Amino acid sequence: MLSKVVIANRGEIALRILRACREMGIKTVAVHSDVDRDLKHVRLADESVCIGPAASDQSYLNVPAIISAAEVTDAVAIHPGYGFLSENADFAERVEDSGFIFIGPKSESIRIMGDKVAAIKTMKSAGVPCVPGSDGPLSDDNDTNIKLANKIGYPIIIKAAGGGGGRGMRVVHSDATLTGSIALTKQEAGTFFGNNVVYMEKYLETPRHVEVQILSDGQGNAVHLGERDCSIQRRNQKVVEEAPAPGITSEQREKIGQLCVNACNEISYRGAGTFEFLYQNDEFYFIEMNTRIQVEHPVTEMVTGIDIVKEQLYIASGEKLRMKQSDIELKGHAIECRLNAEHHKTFIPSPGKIERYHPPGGPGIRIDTHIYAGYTVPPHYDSMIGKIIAYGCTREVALARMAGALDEISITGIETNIQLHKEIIGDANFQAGGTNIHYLEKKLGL
Ligand code: MV4
Repeated sequence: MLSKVVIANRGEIALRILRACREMGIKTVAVHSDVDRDLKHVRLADESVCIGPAASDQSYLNVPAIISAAEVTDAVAIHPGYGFLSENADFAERVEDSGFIFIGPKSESIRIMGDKVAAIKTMKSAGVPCVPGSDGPLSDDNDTNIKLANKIGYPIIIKAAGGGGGRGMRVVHSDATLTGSIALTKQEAGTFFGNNVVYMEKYLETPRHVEVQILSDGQGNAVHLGERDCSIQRRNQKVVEEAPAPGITSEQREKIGQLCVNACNEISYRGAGTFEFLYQNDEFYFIEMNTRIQVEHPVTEMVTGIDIVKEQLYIASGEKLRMKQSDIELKGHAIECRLNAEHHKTFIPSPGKIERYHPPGGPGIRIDTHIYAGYTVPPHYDSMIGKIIAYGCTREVALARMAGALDEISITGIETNIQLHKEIIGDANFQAGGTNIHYLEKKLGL
């Protein structure tokens, strides 16, 4: 097993990784910025190293500082968490070239999935269903593109190969605006991602965002842990997630899950991963793969009983996958609400000192957070301060427990989005299950 791990992240996920390491007898090194000395996981870690000032580019994105921290503390591996350097293939490569284990996939897998054209090509040839589209970069020839758009059928969407997560996309409804839209998207893609390659897909108008969690050891053993529905989002930021996805049958789950498992084996994928799909009219369409631990992993943990972060650590240590598909059983339902330090109506971030914090509790309630009374939320990072996860034997029980937890929780000193969550959990359409990716923004009148 790994002897000592550097946790190259902050906030709730750094604490989540520390807890997994502690349970497994792995020593931990917290690397943190100047303003993050008082983070809960920094206090709990065996060692801590300040790697730079508050600004992320000088601390949590500072590759030499993070690798130096691993060297001086005699660590053997680096866990990147999510965000920051977690899907940076160059970072993974430099970690491994420096003689440390990167807790994640081979840099080559990260690089392929970072290029959305290469990711789709890889998955399509591995048998994963994709959105009808250009199957590669768009041509420079306008007539060729117009013919392609008409073959696919409007509306279509132009996406940047270097994009993902909602940046660098443009929907086109007719020939009249196609050529101009391609040029604009290419220009933006070149500026934002340093890669002006764009591709075309059929635009799905009312899909749900359903994603499949996998674990794979890179030695021919892979399993899927079922799916999550992450359709409740605003401006490409997920707000509420749940597992399983409402209305997905066990037959559908086994079919799409097995296709993801086959793809993992095809590319010798190593680590935890997520296949993102758009789901519309009972069909799954692959759009992207995430090669990191995700914010919403707890809902999958609750319905499978599997600790995904611990499995990441076992896989990174070189162990064979500790489970077979037949060991995995889904039981019950879990819902996660992301708590943000922001105004519940304006969404303006609200950093500052938390005066009082009363966590909710009771059967089926899990809180993943680093906050405590007296903690100051710094203004330099993402506004997410934690997650409430409610589990129940049915979706109705999970919903009732989440409603109770939202009523019980009290955070004073900063603004939070707790009121927004009460409105979502109390919404009749959300309660019915299966709302699409546009539902929350429509409800909010955006
Ligand atoms: C799409 C789409 C409709 N049709 N692709 C946005 C984020 C990026 N991961 C992919 N995205 C979309 N791709 C086709 N062919 C609609 C979206 C989309 C979306 C997807 C998932 C979750 C939230 C979303 C919000 C707006 C648009």
